[in-house]
Amino acid sequence: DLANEHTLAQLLHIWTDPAAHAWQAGPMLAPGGPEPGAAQPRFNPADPRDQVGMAADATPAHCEHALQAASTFAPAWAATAPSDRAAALERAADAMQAELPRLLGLLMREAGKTAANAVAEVREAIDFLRFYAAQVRQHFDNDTHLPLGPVVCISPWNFPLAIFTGQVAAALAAGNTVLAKPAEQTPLIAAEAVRLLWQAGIPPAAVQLLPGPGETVGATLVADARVQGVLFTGSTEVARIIQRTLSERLSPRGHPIPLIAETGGQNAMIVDASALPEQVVQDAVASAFDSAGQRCSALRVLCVQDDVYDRVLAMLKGAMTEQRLGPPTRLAVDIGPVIDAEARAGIEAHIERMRQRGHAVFQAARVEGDDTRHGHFVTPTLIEIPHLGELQREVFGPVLHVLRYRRRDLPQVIEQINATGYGLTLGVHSRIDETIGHILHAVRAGNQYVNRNMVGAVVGVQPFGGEGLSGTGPKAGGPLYLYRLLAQRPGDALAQALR
Ligand code: TXE
Repeated sequence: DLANEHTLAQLLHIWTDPAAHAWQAGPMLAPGGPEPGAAQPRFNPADPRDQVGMAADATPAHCEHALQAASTFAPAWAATAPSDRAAALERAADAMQAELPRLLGLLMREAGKTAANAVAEVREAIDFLRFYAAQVRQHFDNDTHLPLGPVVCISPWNFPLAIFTGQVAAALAAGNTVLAKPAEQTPLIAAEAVRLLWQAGIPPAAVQLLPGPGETVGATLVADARVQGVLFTGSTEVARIIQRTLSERLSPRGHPIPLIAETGGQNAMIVDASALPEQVVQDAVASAFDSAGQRCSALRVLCVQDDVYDRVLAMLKGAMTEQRLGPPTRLAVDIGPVIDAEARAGIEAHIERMRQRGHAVFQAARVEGDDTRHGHFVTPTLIEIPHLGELQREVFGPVLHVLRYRRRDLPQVIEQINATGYGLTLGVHSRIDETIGHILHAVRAGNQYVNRNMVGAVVGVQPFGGEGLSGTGPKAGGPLYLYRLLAQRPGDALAQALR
């Protein structure tokens, strides 16, 4: 109960104070592994002068030790009672709750999250732990099931706690041993998560952490013959690389090695003339700029019918000037930094390219003091484009494209959206039921949002996942997720007996 002794703001002040704490990360292995190598400093994206902590990468020797331990321990972990595994995950959820202020402080400093985004993220991580624990209790306890064995979890930096924890919790719940490879940018928060899992009673050989580059550590783990499954969230290109590697071998039972991939999107919101402009603008701003646009679900292209286009655009520009851009330690900030200098350069190169192609570019925000001078900040940007074909790749930042269409051209707009090949999120703003129904039916997207923002994915309530280039399914936080993490499912034995 935080209210008793401190306000949340006071606690956050403690945990975001550069002098308060130096975080540590490195390979976290089953006993007997090699010592960690030299650690490198990690810096705060909002102010790279703030050294958040030190992290050491895993070497091939660390990977070998982890792979051996995960494969030796796999049968023992698979044989634990499902309710024991669930209980351990529930204890980890309680521990995360108890550690809330520290985790918030770390998310803000290592990943540049705003306080509101950090709170939502810790909550989501806790929800994942409890949800998969409940699923296991409900479906696995009195039934036969056979886990895959050692699985690799590869996660991105944009939800360094929630996605990391969600993958690991699911894999552990199903009875697999886990080799977790966090994003290069966020090893410190991943190390905290593993520490909490170990403290909750998950044996170290059941979940090990191997920080380091994807091209070396990630690729080594994925290519190892002992690995029986991969959970991946990140770019479509890397998902393809992993799929190719996995397609070169079969499991000992002669099955393909499963890959569960959640990748990017080119997400659109379609607005017709009947929509409420105030609502559209509020939802578009939240969907495009929240988390500095670094969500795979974020709105990238707002398609507006010409009758209301000028009005919506003017209101949108007005709303953007009200968005507060600055360091997350200022609690009123709406938009924090992007993750690193490279991300910022890529986003700014895109904006510049669009300007050179002659597209109208508008940038605005209320900058908080001169606090944005040092960090990787990108001003929220609006770009008017004539066609979705202008967007070659996902722009992972606070950039919203706007497209004007005539009512009779709606089919072409739908065609352009589907032609991107992605299928993650879709928004519709309309008050005409037929239009809504038609669009929802015609556009391919794993998650659809009607007359609301596209920010939501609620564990257990609104499972999240994409189609096409956006992912393989099943949806995370949904009832089918755990089943893909098994070599033999509950009911399979029954089905065999009946045959
Ligand atoms: O992703 P990567 P990055 C998209 C977004 C972003 C782009 C690049 O468009 O701009 O991807 O981001 C590991 N074998 N998304 O570079 O490279 C890597 O170490 C095994 C969308 O961060 O895909 C990291 O842990 N693993 C997205 C993870 O893969 C490899 C979230 C993701 O990195 C590897 C993040 C390899 N060969 C980025 N190469 C979403 N869906 O939310 C890299 N990795």
